[in-house]
This record gives sequence, C-alpha cells and structure tokens, in this order.
Amino acid sequence: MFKKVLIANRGEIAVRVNRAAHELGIATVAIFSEPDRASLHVRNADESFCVGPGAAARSYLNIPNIISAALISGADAVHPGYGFLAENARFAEICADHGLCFVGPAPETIAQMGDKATAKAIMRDAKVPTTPGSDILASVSDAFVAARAVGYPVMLKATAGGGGKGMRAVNVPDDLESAFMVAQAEAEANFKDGRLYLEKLLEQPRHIEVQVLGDTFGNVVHVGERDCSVQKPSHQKLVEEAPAPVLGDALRTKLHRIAVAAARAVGYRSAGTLEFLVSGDDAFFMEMNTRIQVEHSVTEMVYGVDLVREQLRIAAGEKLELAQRDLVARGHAIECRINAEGADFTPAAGTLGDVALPGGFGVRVDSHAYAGLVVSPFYDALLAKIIAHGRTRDEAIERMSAALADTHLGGVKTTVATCAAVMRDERFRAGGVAIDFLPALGTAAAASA
Ligand code: MV4
Repeated sequence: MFKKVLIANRGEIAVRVNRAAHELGIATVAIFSEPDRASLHVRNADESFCVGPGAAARSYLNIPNIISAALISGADAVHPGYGFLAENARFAEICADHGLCFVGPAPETIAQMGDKATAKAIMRDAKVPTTPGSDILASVSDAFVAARAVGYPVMLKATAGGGGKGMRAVNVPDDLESAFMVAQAEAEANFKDGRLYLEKLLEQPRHIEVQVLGDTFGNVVHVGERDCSVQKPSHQKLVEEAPAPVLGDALRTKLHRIAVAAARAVGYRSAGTLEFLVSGDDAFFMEMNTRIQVEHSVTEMVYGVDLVREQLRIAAGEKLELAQRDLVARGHAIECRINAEGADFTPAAGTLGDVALPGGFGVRVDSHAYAGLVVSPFYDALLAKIIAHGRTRDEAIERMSAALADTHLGGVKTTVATCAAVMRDERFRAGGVAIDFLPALGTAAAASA
C-alpha cells in the first residue's frame, strides 16, 4: 500500500479522501490556495503546502506547484478528487513521469472518454446502445444531411463538451444553421475545440448512471445505478438517489450488464461512471466519467462499499476486494447537495455564522463547513452533502426532510429550502421524474412567490 498520498483538491472531497487514506494507514498531504489556509482539509491532513493564490488556475490547477509539493513531501501517490485535474489526461501522465501513482484510470482512458464523440464511437463498437446520431460534423451542410437522416428534433453537442456546454437543441431545419454557429463558437471559446456532432433529441429522458470498479487484473464489477435527474438549469445535480426509482428489473439489469461490458471494452481501472439517458424502455450511453463523483456516497450507503478506499487499493495494485455476488443493494439512499447559492442558483459568498449539521440514525453528512468559514467566489459552492438512508425510498425521503429541517447554515444563502421543496413535491415522491423536473419546479415556485 502507499505510504503517503497527496490530495490534489479542496472542500468536502479532500476531507473525504483524507479520511479513507488514514483508515488505510496512508499519511496525507493537503494542498491549499491562500484563501483556503484555514480549511478543514488542511487541518485534517498530516502536512500541507500552499500552491498559489485564490484563482484555481494559479493553485488547484497549477500542475508544476502540485507536482513540486508531491515530490518535496515524498508522496508516492496523488488523488485528484473530482473537478480540477481529475479528468486531465496530461496531469495523469505528468504524475507518472515523476514516479507518482495517479489514483485513477490510465491517461489514455481519460483522454478517450474526455472526447465525447470518440467515447461514443468506442462504445458503439463495443455494442453499447448509443443515441442515433452522427460522427464529427465537418460543416453546416454535413449537419443538415445528418439531422435529416435521424429526424428532427436533434441535439448538437460539442465533442470536447460534456456537462452541457456547446449543446443546442434544434427543433426545425430553419434553426439548424444558427444553432450550429452558436454551439461551435461556444465550444471553441470554452474548450479551444469547436468540433460538433449531433444526435436525435430524446424527449423527457431520465439521467441514470451506473457505478463501476475495475482493477489492474481485469476484474470489473458494477455497484448499481443512481438516478440523478434532479438537475439545475446549469446541468449541476442537486438531488441524487440509489437505486433508481420506478425502473423495471429488466432495464435495471440491462444497464448494469451494459456498464460492465463498456468498462471492460476500455480496460477500465479505478472507479468510474457510465451515464445513460433513459427514455421509456430505452437506455442510451451518454458519457463516461473517469473520476470519483460527488454523488458516489449514495452508492456507498446502499452497497456498504467505500469507493474511495477501493480507488486507493486498486491504484496500489491490489485486487478488487468484492466479487459481483458480494455486492447487494440494501434499502434506499438520497443525497441533497447543500450549496452556497441564492434563488435561481446564483453563487452566494460570505462568512458562515451559525453551523449546525444534522445527524442520527441513517444520516450521513460529508462536509468541510465550520462556523467562520469564508465562502469565496473562487470555487464550487458545495458546502455539504446530506445523505439519508432508509429501508425504503419513502423512509429515506422522510429522514431527509427531518435532516434538512435540522440543518442550520447562517450567513450565506443555501439550497436547503429548495431541497426541502423537492422532498415535499408529489411528482418527486412518486418517483421517476425526468431531467426537466427542477427547472419546472423553479418556474412554479417563482410564479407562486
Ligand atoms: C441529451 C439530451 C437529450 N437528447 N442528448 C446534458 C448534458 C450532457 N451531458 C448531455 N445532456 C443531454 N443530452 C440527447 N440526445 C438532454 C440532455 C440534458 C440533460 C441530461 C442529463 C441531465 C440533465 C439534462 C438537462 C438538459 C439536457
């Protein structure tokens, strides 16, 4: 096992990785930006290095400084968490070049899955169902031919995208040319890569993703699915749950089987997620995330598996501890993301005053929040993840509602009330809402206010 791991992240995930490392007897090195000096992840780590000023580009994305911190501290591994450098193939390669084990898949896998059109082509070749659509579009006239072939409405997507940037829905041929130009410009501006492809637009799909684990010996298991359909207009998730509600056993089993086949097809190592859009009885591969995800905790609650521990063990060359038959879902878990955000999900900065987080039977809180924490505008607004586990989905919802009522975060606006409104909502309680649920709820709340 590793002796020392550098955690190339901040916030709740840095705290989470620190904990898993300590449980395995691994010493930890935190990195921090100047405004993060007093952070919980810094306090909890065995040693720490300042890697630059507040702007992420100069600290948490500053590869030379992070590598220097790892080498000076004598770390033998780097855990990237999520966001920042987690899906940067070049960073993974640079770690290896410096004798540091990157806790994640091979750089080539990160690069292949990072290019969405390439990922889709690989999955199609591996017989994974993909949304009908085109390869890279060389021109607007290519787009007209492809759109006519799959039939309107269509979705234009940036191959360097993911998460919704450079994406445009097109309902009629008349709108295709301008949408193409806008999507291309957006992709070029955001990713320095304006290449687009298109797909048949799926109506009211659900976002269902499957957790996988692969080791260096070619063993691959799935750890069930999560429903992450409750998303903000910015495509950020707000509420996630496992297992997915109102999903037939046949489709559930099929998703699990497809995910394992997909992970095997790319020789996947570490924890990864296959994202699907589910529409009726059809499921289509959307993207593969080659990192630990924010919402990994709902899977952990239902399966009793520590996914970060598994990532560390796999990276150290150990075999998967669990066979597929040992992985049995128990009950239901729901996660609410508590962000420092005002109405309409606009970022809220400030200093946390009063902090009282929930707890008790079946409640888990992953957080770096403490009274006096300065919530800066530099980073992701996530303050805490509240996870409620119950024997049934109804029990998990009631437990979450009670936990949210016990959540007090003074000094900044948060998503607590929005999450509570989701828990009360009849459509959410019935289960199986589509991706347009939260934007519609937001509109309804605004109309009644
Ligand atoms: C789609 C789609 C409908 N049809 N693709 C959004 C982010 C990116 N990862 C893919 N996304 C979508 N792709 C086709 N062919 C609808 C979305 C989408 C979405 C997907 C998951 C969760 C929330 C979403 C919100 C809006 C659009």
